[in-house]
Amino acid sequence: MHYVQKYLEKYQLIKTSNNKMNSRSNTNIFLYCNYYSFYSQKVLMTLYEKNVDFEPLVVDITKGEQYSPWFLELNPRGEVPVLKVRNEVIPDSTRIIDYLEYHLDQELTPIINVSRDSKVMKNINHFRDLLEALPAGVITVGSFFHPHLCGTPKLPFVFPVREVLKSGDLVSSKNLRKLAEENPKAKGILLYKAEIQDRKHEILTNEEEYLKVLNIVDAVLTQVEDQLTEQNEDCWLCCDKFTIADVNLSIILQRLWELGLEERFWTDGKRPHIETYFNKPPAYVGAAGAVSIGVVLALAYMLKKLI
Ligand SMILES: N[C@@H](CCC(=O)N[C@@H](CS)C(=O)NCC(=O)O)C(=O)O
Repeated sequence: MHYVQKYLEKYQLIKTSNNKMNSRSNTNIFLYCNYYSFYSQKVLMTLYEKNVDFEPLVVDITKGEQYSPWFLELNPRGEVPVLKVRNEVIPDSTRIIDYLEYHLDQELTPIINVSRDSKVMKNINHFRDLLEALPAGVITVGSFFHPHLCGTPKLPFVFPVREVLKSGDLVSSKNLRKLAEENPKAKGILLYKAEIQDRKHEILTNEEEYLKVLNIVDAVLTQVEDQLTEQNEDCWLCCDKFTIADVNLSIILQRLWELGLEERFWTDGKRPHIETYFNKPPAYVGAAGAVSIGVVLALAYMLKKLI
């Protein structure tokens, strides 16, 4: 049984948690995010896992709200997630997660600094970096240009979302250059982003280049499978605790599954330990519950927009 089904089954429970979350008005921790966004999902999962009292503020990236002047003031790159704690603004999922671990209340459940065993810590950092380096955006949008390389896509990456993202990619760098002219303060960074976008577009639309990216994913998942093979059944990727390496692994597996890439990478005996890991019931840990909240909120948000 896959993630989204499990989340939907728990919808009632999650709805309650969500309502409770929205009724918390005393927090001074805000996350500007979008529930579709890969990098927002990582931060959301970390926040739930660490039990941080925060309020999510949805930025509608499908309508370009990330490029509105108020948001560019917060993050001139025009990207979610962004964390705001009192007057401090922290962009970028990696920086946010480090901030949550090392600068927020030290009493919170650790997700990075979980062990005194140097081998465990080395593995956590290794898998964190390895998984973080995978280009989620290229993998995602490339799958829309080469559907024959993927299996069956699932929500939310079905029509019309995939068409919207695909056509968005075609005009993205042109729009960024226009925005750069309109926003002198963010001009340099937006022009730089446009150049990167052109390069990404070249890679993800070229089948040979896209296959190279999928081969990198394959090599990383081979390392993950080997690591899981060494772990006890009741352990996570690096130890008995759910760590940042697990956040990165769960979110990328979830994304690959949504894109229909599970057959290429792990099902039908290809990587049995990854398959078991992916199918772990979410009730086992708070973090999995957190993803479920994220996914259900994403679905609820999408439905609200469609209706
Ligand atoms: N390095 C950043 C990447 C953030 C990012 O690419 N966010 C995407 C959503 S997953 C975004 O906001 N895209 C909107 C855009 O670039 O226009 C991080 O780790 O937070």
